[in-house]
Amino acid sequence: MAHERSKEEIKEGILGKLKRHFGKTLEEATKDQIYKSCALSIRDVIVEQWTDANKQVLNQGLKRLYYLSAEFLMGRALVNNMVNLHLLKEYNDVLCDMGLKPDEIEEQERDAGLGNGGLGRLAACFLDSLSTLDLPVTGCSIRYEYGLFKQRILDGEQVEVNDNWLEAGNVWEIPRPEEQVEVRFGGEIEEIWTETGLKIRYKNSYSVLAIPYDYPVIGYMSKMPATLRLWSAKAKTGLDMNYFNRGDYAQAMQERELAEVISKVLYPEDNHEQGRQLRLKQFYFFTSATMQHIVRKHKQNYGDLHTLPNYFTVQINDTHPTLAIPELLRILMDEEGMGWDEAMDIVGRMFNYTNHTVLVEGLECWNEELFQSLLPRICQIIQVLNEKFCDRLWQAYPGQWDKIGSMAIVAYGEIRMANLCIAVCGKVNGVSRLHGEILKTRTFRDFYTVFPDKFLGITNGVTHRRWLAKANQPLTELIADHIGDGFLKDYREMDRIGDLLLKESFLDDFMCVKRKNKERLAAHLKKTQGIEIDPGTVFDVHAKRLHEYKRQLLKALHILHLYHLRKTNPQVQIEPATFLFAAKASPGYARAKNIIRLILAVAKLVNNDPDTKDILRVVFIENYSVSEAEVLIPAADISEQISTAGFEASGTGNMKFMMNGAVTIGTMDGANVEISEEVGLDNIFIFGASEQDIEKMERYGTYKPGEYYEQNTDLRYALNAMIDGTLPVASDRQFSDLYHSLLFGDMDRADRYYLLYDFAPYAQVYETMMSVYRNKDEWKRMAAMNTAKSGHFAADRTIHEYNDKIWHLKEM
Ligand code: 26Q
Repeated sequence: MAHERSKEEIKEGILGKLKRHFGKTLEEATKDQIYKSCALSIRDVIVEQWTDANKQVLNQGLKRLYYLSAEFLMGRALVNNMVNLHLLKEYNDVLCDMGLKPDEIEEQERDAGLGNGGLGRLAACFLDSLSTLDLPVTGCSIRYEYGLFKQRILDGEQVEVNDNWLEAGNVWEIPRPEEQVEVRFGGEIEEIWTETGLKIRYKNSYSVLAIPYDYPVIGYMSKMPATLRLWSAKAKTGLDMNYFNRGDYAQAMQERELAEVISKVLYPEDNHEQGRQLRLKQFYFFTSATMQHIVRKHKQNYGDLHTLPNYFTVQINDTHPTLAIPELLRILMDEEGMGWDEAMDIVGRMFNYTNHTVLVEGLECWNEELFQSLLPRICQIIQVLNEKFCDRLWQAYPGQWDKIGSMAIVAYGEIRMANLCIAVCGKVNGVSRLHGEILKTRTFRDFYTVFPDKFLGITNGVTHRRWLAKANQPLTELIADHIGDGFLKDYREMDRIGDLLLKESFLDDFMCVKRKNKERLAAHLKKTQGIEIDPGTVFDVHAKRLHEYKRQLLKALHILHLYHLRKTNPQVQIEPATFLFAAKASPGYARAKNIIRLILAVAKLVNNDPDTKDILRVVFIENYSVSEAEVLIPAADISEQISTAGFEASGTGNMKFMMNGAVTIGTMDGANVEISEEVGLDNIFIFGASEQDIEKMERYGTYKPGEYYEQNTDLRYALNAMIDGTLPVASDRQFSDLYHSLLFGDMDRADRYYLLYDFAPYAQVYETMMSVYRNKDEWKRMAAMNTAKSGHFAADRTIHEYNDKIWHLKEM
């Protein structure tokens, strides 16, 4: 709801917080204290609504969504909350009146970097939309003490620095120690038959406390703030006084640390599974705590557990929270005394699963022995689920053991989380139309044959409050001047921007805003990294996690090609360009880290050569994160979305760039397909192999990258430049691994991601794109068209679809 608050009230609010929380006057306060006072004064407004709304959800008996996710990449909250409460201008004015710079106050807040990339940021956008649409939701995850590492570039490579984001305190969270639960690990189980049925007893198991911390998340003009509940691990007994009294302090401390390490750090692997025990502990820890909380709350409020599915629905964000399923079965049977069928009837109506990955190595599997020793009872329950599921499969595929083996939940010493989800969940969805189809026809084909009604695709979306109103205030104001600001609540109104595309003055203003945002980025880079860039050049941006399939390497090869073109022919016309890369590589992903080295080496070469330094500039932006993205994306002219077709489930950066008036150069992959449909093929630059082309080459093994190397001299030059001493690196062998992987391959799979195949089409389309860019009239219309057509990629549209097809929540 709108919050009419006079500037006087706002000022009093801030000063009051300074005085009561920090014992400071404005003159004495540090910037950090001022930030916290602002945040606390805003928090008061939100918390009041939050408590009221939660009471109403109970009174009206509304169903609540539990969105379970190992990641929530929230970024900063302060300014986003001001935007959503419609108080941004008022707060900015007050801060300025107080002689402060709003930007400096904002920058005091640490990003909540509790996620790796797309999946985590999607969860954060969803909370904003659910709240905006007044749908009751609690997001549940882990209160990682260390978020995703901070990235520094030192001596031409990535260096990871830990992200102790809570060190200066967190004003948004509210600890709820009274709602703590215990989570049990390890030991052996004993089954004891008593007159009231089977009882499970544990020997030698140990428990860890889960303490919830709640954050209110307020959507735009919303009545119903969302809750983000993060669980923190704590040792059950403070110090073990037995050890302590015997003088064994080390042992006493060690027990504590072992428990608390569970919520210590976010694993930095994305789209890649490594079966580590601690990660399994993390997943069970937060899902068990959440399920215990749901059952407890339901019993308190309604008594009868059979009505659980009427009041709760659970979305599993990728397979990481899958253990919520067997955990709820365990609670209903072992603690609430239900039989299998009775418990299964409840559980079978409560869960749905979203898949985010096409990569087979991305599907989560656990070693059965490891699992058994850490979670013996859950393992037992999964075995039963598996037996029943295999019986069901036998009906569909009698005698086809291979097929049943591949679809089983447990087989060959492995527990497969995706299979468990498909077996139990009501709906299984992909995250774009193409991805939804790939799930049906490839990844989960055999399941689709048996359960055709389970599968669907729901295309991702991003919140235009954060990615437009917060990140790009000048553009938001420009749009609001013409069509009002209703589009922030109702994304369909964005279509009305379409009417403005015929107005030259609007298009010129649009490009003025773009220029301003490019200047803002230039100033930001100067300040944070000491790098100078020219806002008069085209800003061509490739920003996302570093992954071979996302093909940062293809872009680097293309820049080497442009470099060569200019060196060999000074007359050639090349549009002055700044190539901006931003990407974190998982610390254990050696090849990804080497690609970063390569980009930095290309930057050094191109930026320092007198023949090219004025027309080609390559910049690697450190520490890509939500806050960096907010400065970078509004400044982009070109959005690079060049993954190998069939590999990017959806992409969401593509949508954020589009919304901010960048033109996409991309493959027909993930949501790019739908972006191209929305803007039309005239307003996007599509190139390269289609998903079917790739599929065919994969199936018949016909792809021979060497042939492209032989036939294309430009490509040959770019590839050779990696290893022939062209690049300024200490060792000629630095990039031989990359070179080798493209031409000869690891384990016989040369160029797994078809870079050489797509190189020539990419270079060609790039050239076409630059000739359009030179024609300013054509370009400005194209750029504005992208913003105008971005309504479809609003997270509000996505949430409506989830709600219609899966959750069926009622708004408060
Ligand atoms: C799982 C088990 C063990 C270790 C790591 C993981 C793990 C962690 C993170 C697996 C996957 C992820 C993250 C995946 C991800 O971000 N996928 C992206 O999701 C976006 C939102 O749907 C899509 O837009 C992207 O296409 C997809 O890559």
